[in-house]
Amino acid sequence: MKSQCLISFGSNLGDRHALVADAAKAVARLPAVAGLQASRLFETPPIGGPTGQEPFLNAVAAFDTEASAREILDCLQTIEIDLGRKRRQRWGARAIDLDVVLHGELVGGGTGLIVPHPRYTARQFVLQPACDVASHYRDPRFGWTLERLANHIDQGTPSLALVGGDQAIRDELCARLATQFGITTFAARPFPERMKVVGNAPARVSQDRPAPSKVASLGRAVGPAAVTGEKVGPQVQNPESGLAGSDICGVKAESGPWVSAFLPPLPHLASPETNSVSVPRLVVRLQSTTEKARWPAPHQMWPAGWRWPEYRLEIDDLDWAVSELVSALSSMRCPVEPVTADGAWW
Ligand code: A4P
Ligand code: MG
Repeated sequence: MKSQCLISFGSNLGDRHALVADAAKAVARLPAVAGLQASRLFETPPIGGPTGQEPFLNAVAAFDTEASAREILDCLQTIEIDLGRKRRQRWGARAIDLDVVLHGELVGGGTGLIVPHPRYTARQFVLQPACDVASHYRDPRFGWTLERLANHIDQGTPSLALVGGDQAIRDELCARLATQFGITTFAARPFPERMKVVGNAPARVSQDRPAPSKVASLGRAVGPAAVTGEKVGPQVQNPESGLAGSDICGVKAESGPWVSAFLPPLPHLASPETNSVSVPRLVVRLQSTTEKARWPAPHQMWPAGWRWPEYRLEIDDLDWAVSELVSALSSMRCPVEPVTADGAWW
Protein backbone atom coordinates (compact mmCIF):
# COMPACT_ATOMS: atom_id res chain seq x y z
CA MET A 1 0.00 0.00 0.00
CA LYS A 2 1.29 3.44 -0.85
CA SER A 3 1.91 5.76 2.12
CA GLN A 4 2.79 9.40 2.45
CA CYS A 5 6.00 9.61 4.44
CA LEU A 6 7.62 12.58 6.17
CA ILE A 7 11.25 12.43 7.26
CA SER A 8 13.42 15.03 9.01
CA PHE A 9 17.05 16.05 8.49
CA GLY A 10 19.30 17.58 11.15
CA SER A 11 23.01 18.39 11.17
CA ASN A 12 25.19 20.46 13.50
CA LEU A 13 28.66 19.03 12.91
CA GLY A 14 31.00 19.36 9.94
CA ASP A 15 29.89 20.77 6.58
CA ARG A 16 26.22 20.85 7.55
CA HIS A 17 24.88 22.03 4.20
CA ALA A 18 26.79 19.41 2.19
CA LEU A 19 25.82 16.64 4.62
CA VAL A 20 22.12 17.44 4.53
CA ALA A 21 22.21 17.82 0.73
CA ASP A 22 24.01 14.48 0.30
CA ALA A 23 21.45 12.84 2.59
CA ALA A 24 18.53 14.26 0.57
CA LYS A 25 20.12 13.05 -2.70
CA ALA A 26 20.63 9.58 -1.23
CA VAL A 27 17.02 9.39 -0.01
CA ALA A 28 15.65 10.59 -3.36
CA ARG A 29 17.70 7.86 -5.12
CA LEU A 30 16.14 5.05 -3.05
CA PRO A 31 13.98 2.83 -5.31
CA ALA A 32 11.20 2.92 -2.69
CA VAL A 33 10.97 6.73 -2.72
CA ALA A 34 8.75 8.54 -5.24
CA GLY A 35 8.25 12.27 -5.79
CA LEU A 36 10.45 13.57 -2.98
CA GLN A 37 9.85 17.20 -2.09
CA ALA A 38 12.18 19.02 0.27
CA SER A 39 11.37 21.99 2.49
CA ARG A 40 13.62 25.01 2.71
CA LEU A 41 16.68 24.66 4.93
CA PHE A 42 16.35 26.28 8.37
CA GLU A 43 18.93 27.23 10.97
CA THR A 44 17.90 26.53 14.57
CA PRO A 45 19.61 26.63 17.99
CA PRO A 46 20.39 23.21 19.49
CA ILE A 47 17.64 22.03 21.85
CA GLY A 48 18.61 19.73 24.72
CA GLY A 49 21.79 17.69 24.88
CA PRO A 50 25.27 18.80 25.95
CA THR A 51 26.04 22.52 26.01
CA GLY A 52 28.39 24.17 23.52
CA GLN A 53 26.87 22.61 20.40
CA GLU A 54 26.72 24.49 17.10
CA PRO A 55 23.37 25.53 15.58
CA PHE A 56 21.50 22.94 13.52
CA LEU A 57 20.51 22.98 9.91
CA ASN A 58 17.08 21.35 9.78
CA ALA A 59 14.76 20.40 6.94
CA VAL A 60 12.11 17.81 6.11
CA ALA A 61 11.19 15.85 2.99
CA ALA A 62 7.85 14.37 1.97
CA PHE A 63 7.47 11.49 -0.46
CA ASP A 64 5.27 8.55 -1.41
CA THR A 65 6.44 5.03 -0.71
CA GLU A 66 5.32 1.43 -0.82
CA ALA A 67 8.00 0.56 1.74
CA SER A 68 7.22 0.09 5.43
CA ALA A 69 8.37 2.59 8.06
CA ARG A 70 10.88 -0.01 9.27
CA GLU A 71 12.34 -0.35 5.76
CA ILE A 72 12.57 3.43 5.42
CA LEU A 73 14.29 3.75 8.83
CA ASP A 74 16.77 1.00 7.86
CA CYS A 75 17.61 2.93 4.68
CA LEU A 76 17.95 6.21 6.62
CA GLN A 77 20.31 4.61 9.14
CA THR A 78 22.46 3.20 6.32
CA ILE A 79 22.66 6.68 4.79
CA GLU A 80 23.58 8.15 8.21
CA ILE A 81 26.45 5.68 8.55
CA ASP A 82 27.62 6.29 4.96
CA LEU A 83 27.76 10.01 5.74
CA GLY A 84 29.89 9.45 8.83
CA ARG A 85 27.32 9.55 11.64
CA LYS A 86 28.83 8.35 14.92
CA ARG A 87 26.43 7.61 17.75
CA ARG A 88 28.34 8.82 20.80
CA GLN A 89 25.88 10.52 23.07
CA ARG A 90 22.14 10.96 22.90
CA TRP A 91 21.30 14.40 21.58
CA GLY A 92 25.02 15.06 21.11
CA ALA A 93 26.30 17.00 18.09
CA ARG A 94 25.77 14.93 14.96
CA ALA A 95 26.93 15.05 11.35
CA ILE A 96 23.54 13.88 10.21
CA ASP A 97 20.32 12.74 11.91
CA LEU A 98 17.52 11.30 9.81
CA ASP A 99 14.20 10.50 11.52
CA VAL A 100 10.88 9.09 10.33
CA VAL A 101 8.30 11.67 11.45
CA LEU A 102 5.10 10.28 9.90
CA HIS A 103 4.34 7.23 7.79
CA GLY A 104 0.76 7.20 6.47
CA GLU A 105 -1.68 6.07 9.15
CA LEU A 106 0.91 4.14 11.14
CA VAL A 107 0.73 4.50 14.92
CA GLY A 108 3.27 2.23 16.52
CA GLY A 109 6.32 0.67 14.99
CA GLY A 110 7.97 -1.98 17.14
CA THR A 111 11.36 -2.40 18.75
CA GLY A 112 13.58 0.56 17.91
CA LEU A 113 10.92 2.41 15.95
CA ILE A 114 8.23 4.82 17.09
CA VAL A 115 5.98 6.52 14.53
CA PRO A 116 4.75 9.25 14.66
CA HIS A 117 8.07 10.50 16.01
CA PRO A 118 7.39 10.92 19.75
CA ARG A 119 8.80 14.46 20.01
CA TYR A 120 7.90 16.15 16.75
CA THR A 121 4.63 17.74 17.92
CA ALA A 122 6.52 20.22 20.14
CA ARG A 123 9.26 21.00 17.64
CA GLN A 124 9.07 24.15 15.60
CA PHE A 125 12.25 23.01 13.85
CA VAL A 126 10.22 20.13 12.37
CA LEU A 127 6.76 21.74 12.12
CA GLN A 128 7.85 24.93 10.33
CA PRO A 129 9.75 23.05 7.59
CA ALA A 130 6.86 20.57 7.36
CA CYS A 131 4.51 23.43 6.49
CA ASP A 132 6.56 23.97 3.30
CA VAL A 133 5.81 20.56 1.81
CA ALA A 134 3.37 18.60 4.00
CA SER A 135 1.04 21.15 5.60
CA HIS A 136 -1.92 18.93 4.64
CA TYR A 137 -0.50 15.71 6.17
CA ARG A 138 -2.44 14.63 9.25
CA ASP A 139 -1.20 13.13 12.48
CA PRO A 140 -3.05 9.80 12.57
CA ARG A 141 -3.50 9.96 16.36
CA PHE A 142 -5.45 13.19 16.66
CA GLY A 143 -6.28 13.97 13.03
CA TRP A 144 -4.96 17.53 12.89
CA THR A 145 -3.14 18.75 9.80
CA LEU A 146 0.47 19.78 10.32
CA GLU A 147 -0.43 23.35 9.40
CA ARG A 148 -3.01 23.46 12.16
CA LEU A 149 -0.62 21.86 14.62
CA ALA A 150 2.19 24.33 13.78
CA ASN A 151 -0.18 27.29 14.32
CA HIS A 152 -1.48 25.81 17.56
CA ILE A 153 2.04 25.36 18.97
CA ASP A 154 2.92 28.90 17.90
CA GLN A 155 -0.02 30.45 19.77
CA GLY A 156 -0.85 30.83 23.41
CA THR A 157 1.87 29.96 25.88
CA PRO A 158 4.25 26.99 25.78
CA SER A 159 2.39 24.62 28.05
CA LEU A 160 1.99 20.92 28.72
CA ALA A 161 -0.56 18.85 30.63
CA LEU A 162 0.71 15.55 31.97
CA VAL A 163 -1.66 12.59 31.67
CA GLY A 164 -1.37 8.86 32.30
CA GLY A 165 0.96 7.15 34.74
CA ASP A 166 0.60 7.66 38.49
CA GLN A 167 -0.45 10.97 40.00
CA ALA A 168 2.59 10.70 42.30
CA ILE A 169 4.96 10.63 39.31
CA ARG A 170 3.20 13.55 37.66
CA ASP A 171 3.46 15.53 40.91
CA GLU A 172 7.14 14.61 41.22
CA LEU A 173 7.84 15.80 37.66
CA CYS A 174 6.12 19.10 38.42
CA ALA A 175 8.05 19.54 41.66
CA ARG A 176 11.36 19.01 39.83
CA LEU A 177 10.42 21.38 37.00
CA ALA A 178 9.51 24.07 39.54
CA THR A 179 12.54 23.74 41.79
CA GLN A 180 15.22 23.01 39.17
CA PHE A 181 13.97 25.21 36.33
CA GLY A 182 11.59 27.75 37.88
CA ILE A 183 8.80 26.66 35.57
CA THR A 184 5.29 27.45 36.73
CA THR A 185 3.59 24.21 37.60
CA PHE A 186 0.15 23.19 38.73
CA ALA A 187 0.93 20.18 40.77
CA ALA A 188 -2.40 18.70 41.73
CA ARG A 189 -5.90 19.13 40.44
CA PRO A 190 -6.77 22.11 42.59
CA PHE A 191 -10.20 21.28 43.89
CA PRO A 192 -10.73 17.55 44.29
CA GLU A 193 -12.01 17.80 47.83
CA ARG A 194 -14.50 20.45 46.81
CA MET A 195 -16.40 18.20 44.44
CA LYS A 196 -19.84 16.83 45.10
CA VAL A 197 -21.83 14.42 42.98
CA VAL A 198 -24.76 15.89 41.07
CA GLY A 199 -26.71 13.15 39.34
CA ASN A 200 -23.85 10.83 38.54
CA ALA A 201 -21.33 13.53 37.65
CA PRO A 202 -18.86 15.39 39.87
CA ALA A 203 -19.46 19.14 40.21
CA ARG A 204 -17.72 21.97 42.03
CA VAL A 205 -19.32 23.15 45.24
CA SER A 206 -17.49 26.47 45.52
CA GLN A 207 -15.56 28.95 43.43
CA ASP A 208 -12.90 29.33 46.13
CA ARG A 209 -9.28 29.25 45.13
CA PRO A 210 -7.27 26.23 46.21
CA ALA A 211 -4.84 26.51 49.06
CA PRO A 212 -1.61 28.18 47.83
CA SER A 213 0.43 25.17 48.94
CA LYS A 214 -1.22 23.16 46.17
CA VAL A 215 0.28 25.38 43.51
CA ALA A 216 3.99 25.45 42.84
CA SER A 217 4.59 28.80 41.15
CA LEU A 218 8.16 29.87 41.61
CA GLY A 219 8.19 32.59 38.99
CA ARG A 220 9.80 32.69 35.61
CA ALA A 221 13.32 33.77 36.39
CA VAL A 222 14.82 30.52 35.14
CA GLY A 223 12.47 29.35 32.40
CA PRO A 224 13.49 26.82 29.78
CA ALA A 225 14.70 29.65 27.58
CA ALA A 226 17.24 30.66 30.19
CA VAL A 227 18.33 27.07 30.51
CA THR A 228 18.94 26.52 26.83
CA GLY A 229 20.00 30.06 26.01
CA GLU A 230 17.50 30.74 23.27
CA LYS A 231 14.90 33.45 23.31
CA VAL A 232 11.27 32.85 24.08
CA GLY A 233 9.11 34.48 21.45
CA PRO A 234 6.50 37.12 22.20
CA GLN A 235 3.66 35.99 24.38
CA VAL A 236 0.14 36.36 23.08
CA GLN A 237 -1.07 39.84 24.03
CA ASN A 238 -4.60 39.68 22.70
CA PRO A 239 -7.02 39.68 25.66
CA GLU A 240 -9.44 37.54 23.61
CA SER A 241 -6.82 34.86 23.50
CA GLY A 242 -7.05 34.69 27.25
CA LEU A 243 -3.74 36.06 28.47
CA ALA A 244 -5.30 38.30 31.09
CA GLY A 245 -7.55 36.84 33.71
CA SER A 246 -7.68 33.30 32.45
CA ASP A 247 -7.30 30.45 34.85
CA ILE A 248 -6.64 26.76 35.07
CA CYS A 249 -9.38 25.22 37.15
CA GLY A 250 -9.64 28.37 39.24
CA VAL A 251 -5.88 28.99 39.54
CA LYS A 252 -4.51 32.07 37.81
CA ALA A 253 -2.34 31.09 34.88
CA GLU A 254 1.01 32.79 34.50
CA SER A 255 1.85 34.00 31.03
CA GLY A 256 5.12 32.06 31.02
CA PRO A 257 5.59 28.37 30.24
CA TRP A 258 3.66 26.06 32.51
CA VAL A 259 3.12 22.37 33.13
CA SER A 260 0.15 20.84 34.93
CA ALA A 261 0.01 17.43 36.56
CA PHE A 262 -3.61 17.10 35.43
CA LEU A 263 -5.62 17.83 32.32
CA PRO A 264 -7.53 21.12 32.52
CA PRO A 265 -10.82 21.27 30.62
CA LEU A 266 -10.20 21.38 26.87
CA PRO A 267 -12.37 23.70 24.76
CA HIS A 268 -14.28 22.68 21.65
CA LEU A 269 -11.84 22.54 18.78
CA ALA A 270 -13.57 25.27 16.77
CA SER A 271 -13.57 27.65 19.74
CA PRO A 272 -11.14 30.61 19.85
CA GLU A 273 -10.54 29.43 23.43
CA THR A 274 -8.11 26.86 22.03
CA ASN A 275 -5.58 29.73 22.00
CA SER A 276 -6.17 30.60 25.64
CA VAL A 277 -3.18 30.79 27.92
CA SER A 278 -4.87 28.27 30.23
CA VAL A 279 -5.22 25.62 27.54
CA PRO A 280 -2.27 23.23 27.24
CA ARG A 281 -0.61 23.21 23.84
CA LEU A 282 0.07 19.49 24.16
CA VAL A 283 -1.03 16.68 26.41
CA VAL A 284 1.99 14.68 27.49
CA ARG A 285 1.16 11.01 27.70
CA LEU A 286 3.40 9.27 30.21
CA GLN A 287 4.61 5.87 29.07
CA SER A 288 6.49 3.54 31.32
CA THR A 289 8.54 1.46 28.93
CA THR A 290 11.61 -0.71 28.93
CA GLU A 291 14.29 -1.31 26.32
CA LYS A 292 12.63 -4.62 25.50
CA ALA A 293 9.16 -3.15 25.12
CA ARG A 294 9.82 0.37 23.92
CA TRP A 295 6.46 0.45 22.29
CA PRO A 296 3.32 -0.24 24.33
CA ALA A 297 0.11 -1.39 22.71
CA PRO A 298 -1.30 1.38 20.52
CA HIS A 299 -4.75 0.99 22.08
CA GLN A 300 -3.34 2.37 25.34
CA MET A 301 -2.48 5.58 23.64
CA TRP A 302 -5.50 7.53 22.78
CA PRO A 303 -8.87 7.48 24.54
CA ALA A 304 -11.67 7.55 21.95
CA GLY A 305 -13.25 10.94 21.33
CA TRP A 306 -10.37 12.95 22.73
CA ARG A 307 -8.48 14.62 19.92
CA TRP A 308 -5.77 16.86 21.22
CA PRO A 309 -2.12 17.00 20.14
CA GLU A 310 0.08 14.60 22.04
CA TYR A 311 3.69 14.45 23.11
CA ARG A 312 4.89 11.09 24.34
CA LEU A 313 7.15 10.88 27.38
CA GLU A 314 8.98 7.82 28.60
CA ILE A 315 9.40 7.91 32.35
CA ASP A 316 11.79 5.08 33.15
CA ASP A 317 14.29 7.78 34.23
CA LEU A 318 12.75 10.85 35.90
CA ASP A 319 15.84 13.09 35.48
CA TRP A 320 15.75 12.34 31.78
CA ALA A 321 11.97 12.89 31.66
CA VAL A 322 12.36 16.33 33.28
CA SER A 323 14.99 17.36 30.72
CA GLU A 324 12.67 16.14 27.96
CA LEU A 325 9.85 18.35 29.25
CA VAL A 326 12.14 21.39 29.45
CA SER A 327 13.34 20.69 25.90
CA ALA A 328 9.75 20.33 24.69
CA LEU A 329 8.83 23.76 26.10
CA SER A 330 11.96 25.25 24.51
CA SER A 331 11.30 23.67 21.12
CA MET A 332 7.86 25.28 20.98
CA ARG A 333 9.40 28.75 20.80
CA CYS A 334 12.85 28.23 19.35
CA PRO A 335 13.73 30.57 16.48
CA VAL A 336 13.59 28.80 13.11
CA GLU A 337 15.23 30.91 10.39
CA PRO A 338 15.05 29.91 6.71
CA VAL A 339 18.50 29.97 5.09
CA THR A 340 17.38 29.04 1.56
CA ALA A 341 14.64 30.59 -0.55
CA ASP A 342 13.20 27.24 -1.62
CA GLY A 343 13.67 23.49 -1.45
CA ALA A 344 16.21 23.33 -4.28
CA TRP A 345 19.26 23.18 -1.98
CA TRP A 346 20.11 19.54 -2.76
N1 A4P B 1 13.96 5.51 16.67
C1 A4P B 1 12.74 5.19 17.12
N2 A4P B 1 11.80 5.76 16.39
C2 A4P B 1 12.43 6.48 15.44
C3 A4P B 1 11.97 7.29 14.36
N3 A4P B 1 10.66 7.51 14.15
N4 A4P B 1 12.90 7.88 13.57
C4 A4P B 1 15.21 5.04 17.30
C5 A4P B 1 14.23 7.68 13.81
N5 A4P B 1 14.73 6.91 14.81
C6 A4P B 1 13.83 6.32 15.61
O1 A4P B 1 18.10 7.67 17.48
C7 A4P B 1 17.94 6.91 18.66
C8 A4P B 1 17.08 5.70 18.38
O2 A4P B 1 15.78 6.09 18.05
C9 A4P B 1 17.57 4.87 17.18
O3 A4P B 1 18.10 3.66 17.64
C10 A4P B 1 16.32 4.60 16.36
O4 A4P B 1 16.16 3.23 16.09
P1 A4P B 1 19.49 8.21 17.07
O5 A4P B 1 19.34 8.90 15.76
O6 A4P B 1 20.50 7.14 17.19
O7 A4P B 1 19.87 9.22 18.27
P2 A4P B 1 19.36 10.67 18.54
O8 A4P B 1 18.89 11.33 17.27
O9 A4P B 1 20.40 11.36 19.35
O10 A4P B 1 18.15 10.38 19.47
P3 A4P B 1 16.69 10.81 19.22
O11 A4P B 1 15.95 10.40 20.44
O12 A4P B 1 16.14 10.32 17.91
O13 A4P B 1 16.84 12.37 19.16
P4 A4P B 1 15.86 13.32 18.43
O14 A4P B 1 14.54 13.30 19.11
O15 A4P B 1 15.93 13.09 16.98
O16 A4P B 1 16.51 14.70 18.82
N6 A4P B 1 17.78 20.63 18.13
C11 A4P B 1 17.62 21.22 16.92
N7 A4P B 1 17.56 22.57 16.82
N8 A4P B 1 17.51 20.48 15.78
C12 A4P B 1 17.55 19.09 15.82
O17 A4P B 1 17.45 18.45 14.76
N9 A4P B 1 17.72 17.10 17.18
C13 A4P B 1 17.84 16.51 18.36
C14 A4P B 1 17.79 15.02 18.40
C15 A4P B 1 17.96 17.26 19.61
N10 A4P B 1 17.95 18.69 19.43
C16 A4P B 1 17.82 19.27 18.23
C17 A4P B 1 17.70 18.45 17.07
MG1 MG C 1 17.54 10.28 15.25
